[in-house]
Amino acid sequence: MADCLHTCKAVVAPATIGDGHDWSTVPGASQWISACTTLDDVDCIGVGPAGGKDDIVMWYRIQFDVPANWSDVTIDFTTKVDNAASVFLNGNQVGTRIIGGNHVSTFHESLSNGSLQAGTNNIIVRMEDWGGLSGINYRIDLNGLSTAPIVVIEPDSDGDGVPNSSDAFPNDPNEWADSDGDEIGDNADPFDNSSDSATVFVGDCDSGVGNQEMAPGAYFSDFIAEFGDSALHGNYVGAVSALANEWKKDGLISGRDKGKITSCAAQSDTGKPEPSKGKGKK
Ligand SMILES: [Ca+2]
Ligand SMILES: [Ca+2]
Ligand SMILES: [Ca+2]
Ligand SMILES: [Ca+2]
Repeated sequence: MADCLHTCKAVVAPATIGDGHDWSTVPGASQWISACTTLDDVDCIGVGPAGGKDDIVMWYRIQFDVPANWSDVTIDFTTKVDNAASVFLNGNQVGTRIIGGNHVSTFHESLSNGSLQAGTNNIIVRMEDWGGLSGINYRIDLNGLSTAPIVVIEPDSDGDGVPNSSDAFPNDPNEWADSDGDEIGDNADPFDNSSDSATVFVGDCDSGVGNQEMAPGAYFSDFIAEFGDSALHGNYVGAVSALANEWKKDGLISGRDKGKITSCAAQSDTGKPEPSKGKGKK
């Protein structure tokens, strides 16, 4: 071809087509923009005719905004292309023409001396492909000073309205707090304020019996605490004793442990009248 710009017609033989590109990417750029799944796919960036029979030219546009209230703005643009490219910022060529996917083109421009402008900016990349897979990857670093206050929005990964930093379950949209720290969120926890004691307390009395977890978030002590408002001491002792008996029947505790729990209940002041003050008993 007489007007060939290149000394060769290198056919890029892709190791993989689609997700992967056999040339490296710009640091900070995650992938090549080259969405073709086959070389016959013409509805995507970067497919020259298979076999490299013809040069083709593609134009890729990157649009970005420089906020009006920014000053001292600079841009650093880095790109790699397959096979070659020239880069234009708002119509002016910037950087040097690059050839080869592992060659990097960079340019640095500022508002004061370059083609960069407040408002909408266009980077146009004139890409040339000589056959086979093609594509582009790039990175833009835009820096500037803003007179407007910067609002920092904390990330909220699960979208429950509670930012990650104060969300006890940052990946569970149904939970955000665990008041008793038993790793069951308050919404699912049948007892939000379980005691973290290793042994079962009946009132102030430590029974010495292990505080077993009966169901997620629910412990022996939670069920005993439910009887705390019993009006009469006798009723309270009876209720605790019946519960301990159930646990024994279910094989959760021994007869001895049942006795310890019941004994603690009997010693407790729960349901007993307030001690009288000032007047002695007859
Ligand atoms: Ca959250
Ligand atoms: Ca959450
Ligand atoms: Ca909990
Ligand atoms: Ca609990």
